[in-house]
Amino acid sequence: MYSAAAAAASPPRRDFISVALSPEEAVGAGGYNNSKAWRRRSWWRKWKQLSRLQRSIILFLFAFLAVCGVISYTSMGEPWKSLTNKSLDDQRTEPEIPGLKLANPAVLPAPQKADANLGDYPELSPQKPPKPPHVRRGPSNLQNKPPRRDVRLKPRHDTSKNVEEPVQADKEEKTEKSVISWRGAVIEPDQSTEPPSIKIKEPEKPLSVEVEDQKEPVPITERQVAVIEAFRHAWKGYKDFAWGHDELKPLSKSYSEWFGLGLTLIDALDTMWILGLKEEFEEARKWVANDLVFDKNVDVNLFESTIRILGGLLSTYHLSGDSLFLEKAKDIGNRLMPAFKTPSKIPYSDVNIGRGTAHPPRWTSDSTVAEVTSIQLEFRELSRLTGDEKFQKAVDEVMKHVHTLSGKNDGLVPMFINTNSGQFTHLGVYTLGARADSYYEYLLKQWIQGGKKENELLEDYMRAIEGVKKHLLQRSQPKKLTFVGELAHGHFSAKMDHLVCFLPGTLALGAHNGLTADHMKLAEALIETCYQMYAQVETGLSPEIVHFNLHAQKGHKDVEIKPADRHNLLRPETVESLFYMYRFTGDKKYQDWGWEILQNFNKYTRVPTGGYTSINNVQNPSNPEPRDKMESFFLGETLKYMFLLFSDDIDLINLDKYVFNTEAHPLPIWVPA
Ligand code: DMJ
Repeated sequence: MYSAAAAAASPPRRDFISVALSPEEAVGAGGYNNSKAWRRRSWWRKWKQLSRLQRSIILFLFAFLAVCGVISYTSMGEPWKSLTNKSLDDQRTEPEIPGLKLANPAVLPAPQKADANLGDYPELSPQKPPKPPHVRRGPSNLQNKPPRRDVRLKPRHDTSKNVEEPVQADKEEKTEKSVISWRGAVIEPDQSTEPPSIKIKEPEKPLSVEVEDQKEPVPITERQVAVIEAFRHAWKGYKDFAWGHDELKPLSKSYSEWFGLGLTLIDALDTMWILGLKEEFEEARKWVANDLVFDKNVDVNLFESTIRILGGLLSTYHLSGDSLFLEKAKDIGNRLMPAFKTPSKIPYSDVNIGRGTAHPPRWTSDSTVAEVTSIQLEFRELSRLTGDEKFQKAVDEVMKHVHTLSGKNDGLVPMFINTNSGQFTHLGVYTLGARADSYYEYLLKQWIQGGKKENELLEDYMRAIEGVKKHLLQRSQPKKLTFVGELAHGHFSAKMDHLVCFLPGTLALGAHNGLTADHMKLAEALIETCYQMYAQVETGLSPEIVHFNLHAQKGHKDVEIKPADRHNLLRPETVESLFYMYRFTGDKKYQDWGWEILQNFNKYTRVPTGGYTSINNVQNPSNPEPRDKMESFFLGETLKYMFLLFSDDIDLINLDKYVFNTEAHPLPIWVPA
């Protein structure tokens, strides 16, 4: 650095430089003396020899260096701290523990900081963690923090390690793979010259959390108020005459029992939450807490109790964050598991939830295809929440098996499957109505639930819709309504169940999720038909089944009704599809159609002392012949979809965050768009 020689050449600065902490100088010729006293004296002498100015400069320099030192220490503190914390976080990202693969996530929505869980979920991209689903309704004082999202349980067939959004290149590769797998099914003859194209569009982006937070609350509409009034009226009947029982018999002011598990009450829980019926919800919650017991020697239908009870409890848990509902869901979920103990792993239709035994119906060893393939959303979600993969494994196995089965007709499935052989039975009959309907619905919805990664599900769905187009679509006369008929051993029947009216909504949901646009066109045509199934009937209410006229006949409408099919059970499917159509198109006509239907329910099915009743004759406005029964799905589904249909708030059960089970219970999408 600074040498003594250089100092000599520069007199004015010599002294300064000579004291530049050069200990060699101090040793001098006297030999080495390094005693403390000597050193101290020598330094002091030197100091004394300095001028006042030099001393001041040195002192100033010392002070300056000290200040710099302090400043740089504090600014290094933060990175150091975060470095330390990061390594602690890294340690928390625990490796998979053998035997506890799906480490039990905290299912209780314990108060936590918005990003408190980041470290727990290595699979999530290190972005801001998602906010809880945005649902503003519901009794606010019961509103715990919504449960946190866990994506540990990978969807079936998911080969990717991370669930985070893949980089673009990866994305394209995956999309292409799925296109290849179902391409054959979607290409129209006139498109066959197209090069292999990516049919799956990027889904629309959901509103960002920030935008949601800034949004003004959307006021409820007059029509929604009318739905609340209808719900309250239905609830009054149930409360007065059927409290804690399965279904209200509104005319006889009593009840009917199916499973003896308070079916209507459980089915209605999340509807009350969504409608904001605080008092009713609290009362019902109390009943669940104190009186709902599954340890009963009773046979329940696996499908019905899964979609209504398990589905209802899970969605109420998600909306309210109240762990009571998850505990009950776990209990019933475990009690339903014996159904899967069959030679083929295709579950039996019935389970005794007290004894833990299961069996098929007395007259057959078959199960219904729709029933065994429409329990997946619920069991998969139960696995995700509990960390116990047995639920998901059991239902995934069913889907995998059905995927490989022969006996399909261009993706259309028969209605029965044998629990011993695992094969389809009663081959050759194809319908989208009873016994097959929700198979198709759940193919799409599972694919959405699992983050659109399970290609086999999409493949089966796309193929099936092509099968519908090829074998089941026809047009009626005189109005040329597009409808979905049935095929029996090669013969087309122009018969359509009201149940099939779930299809326009499902097609629209698929199109919204990036599937081919002609699904939306078909949805538009079919919802018009479903509406006509109401509008062309004397009461303005649809019968259970219609037959369409294929040939124009003077004085005949499109829709014919057989005497045995004239009943209306207050079913939801048309209103359900109207809801999807309005959400995705904003076309007010769908709301108007729904409004007409609600008014006709009020006119022909409302019982003055409380409740609504299904009716036997939709063709007789002067006597629709009440059946004296209010189905639980009227509260669980029909009125819920009505309320959502009349809402302009897309965040009231946002369809990019939730997927509805077949009983209208919203369950979270694991990887929301
Ligand atoms: C409901 O239980 C479900 O929607 C099921 O998928 C079909 N039947 C009724 C409603 O109609």
